[in-house]
Amino acid sequence: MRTQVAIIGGGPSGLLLAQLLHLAGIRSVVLERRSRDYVLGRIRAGVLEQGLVDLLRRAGVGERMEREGQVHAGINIAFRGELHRVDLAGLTGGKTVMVYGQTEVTRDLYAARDALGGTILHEVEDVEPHGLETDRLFVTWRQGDRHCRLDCDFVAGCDGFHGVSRSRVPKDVLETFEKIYPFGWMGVLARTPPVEHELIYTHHERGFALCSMRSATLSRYYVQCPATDAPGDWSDATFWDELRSRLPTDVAARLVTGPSIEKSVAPLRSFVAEPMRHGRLLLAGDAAHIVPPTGAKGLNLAASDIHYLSQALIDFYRTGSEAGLLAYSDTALRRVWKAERFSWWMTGLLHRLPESSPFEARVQEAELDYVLSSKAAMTALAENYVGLPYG
Ligand code: RFL
Ligand code: PHB
Repeated sequence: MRTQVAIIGGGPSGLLLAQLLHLAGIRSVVLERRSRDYVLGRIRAGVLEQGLVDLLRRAGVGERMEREGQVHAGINIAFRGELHRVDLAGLTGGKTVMVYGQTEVTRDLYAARDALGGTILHEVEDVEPHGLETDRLFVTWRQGDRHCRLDCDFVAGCDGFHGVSRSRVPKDVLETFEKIYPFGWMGVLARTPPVEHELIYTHHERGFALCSMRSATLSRYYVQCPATDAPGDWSDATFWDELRSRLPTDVAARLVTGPSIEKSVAPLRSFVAEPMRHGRLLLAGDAAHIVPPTGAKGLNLAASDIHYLSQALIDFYRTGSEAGLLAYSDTALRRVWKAERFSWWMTGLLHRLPESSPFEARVQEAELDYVLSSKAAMTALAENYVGLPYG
């Protein structure tokens, strides 16, 4: 088999890249380790920046999001028993975010690829890129007993944090930066009406909590937990009690609980791998960087990578110029690092930090007090939350 761009990973990064390339007349094949049902069973992000919303529209997959997604013009921060609204739109000249689940984005992208006859191979094993530093690239894999080979011009590594692509950049070339937080998020999805029509990020002495949603009848809640906890360690009742104890009293009183339809623990990590290009291997999304979910930036960063990368590949095939591809890593990393900074800052601002001293705990409270009382500080938060420009 031969294609132009071999895409390793059929998550949102890989699928969006395949779709944008297709619309520009560039052929690709997506190689995904898991089944489609498995990929669609992962409950992850819920908040889309305007940049991603525009990109999905451009990719021709915005229709259901337009219909079913919710536009949010603000978020709430709960602190010292009270809700404080961050007027995202008012502070950013009218910018908003879209609440629409990653699962739905992925489902829409699969539907679009199917409609255009795109090739997505599922349950491929032992995917291995070869000849990355040459112009004779190919990818091999196994499907059951069959050994397969795909010749290509470029390999896009869109295979997430645990994928194979990043590890194929030589050790003396790849530099990594990492911070692991000593806590995680226990998340529950429940078929209940959300407790509030906008998200609530909660600072509490028992730990952080987040009230989010997927629709008017589907809620997503998270509570900070020890990094070592497993979903099985928490009954639904334990989860709801803990969530209630961290919310302002009037909000807790309104919380509608129900059986969890999904429960999982997300570890919190900040991670960046540089560079994002090696020869003709191009990394994008979680394959190159991870943010803690506090700023809702992971999926949105994957989208900006794909914006830059698709543009660079389209330029290459239209004009033969490699300038965009050569600049890709630097361009993407500039935005990545700003989102890394914001996610790290939001995490430090809102969580109970087990390693901090009583002095540092008071400084944290003072900072939150300041952010919530200063228009300048609140504007900085809002500007980052709605998403910095793609530039
Ligand atoms: P993905 O989604 O991990 O997809 C990578 C795909 O590659 C496949 N794969 C391979 N395929 C072939 N061969 C191999 N060797 C392979 N190894 C892996 C995998 O099966 C998978 O299908 O990465 P992508 O596409 O870059 O997308 C990134 C986003 O998924 C991620 O940034 C966000 O979900 C992060 N994230 C959140 N981001 C937000 O913007 N807002 C949120 O609210 C938010 N919540 C979350 C999150 C991530 C979570 N994780 C990782 C557990 C909540 C959770 C719980
Ligand atoms: C979610 O709805 O899953 C969600 C929303 C905002 C975040 C993280 C996760 O910051």
